[in-house]
Amino acid sequence: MFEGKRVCVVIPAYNEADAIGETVKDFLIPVVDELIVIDNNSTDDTARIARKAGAKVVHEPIQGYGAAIRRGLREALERRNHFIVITEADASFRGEDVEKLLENCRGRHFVVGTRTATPYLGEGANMGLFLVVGNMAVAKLLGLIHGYPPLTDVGCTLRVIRRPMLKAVLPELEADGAALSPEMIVRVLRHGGRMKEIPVHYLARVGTAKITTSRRKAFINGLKMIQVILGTPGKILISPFLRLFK
Ligand SMILES: Nc1nc2c(ncn2[C@@H]2O[C@H](COP(=O)(O)OP(=O)(O)OP(=O)(O)O)[C@@H](O)[C@H]2O)c(=O)[nH]1
Ligand SMILES: [Mg+2]
Repeated sequence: MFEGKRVCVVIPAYNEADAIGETVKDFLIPVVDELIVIDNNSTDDTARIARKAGAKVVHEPIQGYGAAIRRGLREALERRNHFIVITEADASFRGEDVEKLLENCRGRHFVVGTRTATPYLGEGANMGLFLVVGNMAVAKLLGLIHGYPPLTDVGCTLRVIRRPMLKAVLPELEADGAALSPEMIVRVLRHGGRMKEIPVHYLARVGTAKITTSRRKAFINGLKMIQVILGTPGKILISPFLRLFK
């Protein structure tokens, strides 16, 4: 509980047997009331290990980072949680940052982490110059268009949203993939939500990468994110480029 309100952590997981146990234990801090792992068709031991570590596990058949997170957000709302934290299953974020996120939620609807301007980048963290510049550039575009110019990262999974704002934006979230991350920020800002970005720890992941596996894939994800940020004009402008990369 934080300030008398329930806190839930949502973790999308796809074949994360190497990291999920450690991640669940790290995020099951006293302030957290429940932790839900969304097992996204894992073929390894992810679900069993997560359950054993203390998580509630649900299975989401639609494949993808966005699809898994959206399912987790629905589950969290059904169980009357007020603060909903999202993180990854790969031990790249730290449970100790949750309280900092919650404290920054005072007077705000949504607090999101940044991995680009952070003094807390761990050795070997997947945040080289290409990803820093890419995330910052797309974040500036989003911030300037939608009204939060300080934004410096669009792909940081670690974040917390309050129940009333989540109820408002969840029906509007559509991305099944990595674009869910900026889509959520765009929707909150369009609803007039008060948000803040704060630096969080970001460490080398345990296990193999699923999203940012190559620069090419990161670039395609970047284009999909720009599409979401620009809305309908974005669909018209970016679709031909995305077809080129198929
Ligand atoms: N890519 C991907 N990730 C999924 C899927 N379902 C759940 N996830 C989880 O979403 C989170 C993000 O995936 P990662 O592979 O860590 O992607 P990333 O953070 O861009 O890449 P790294 O820097 O290597 O960590 C992880 O917790 C995955 O287990 C899926 O279908 N595809
Ligand atoms: Mg990751």
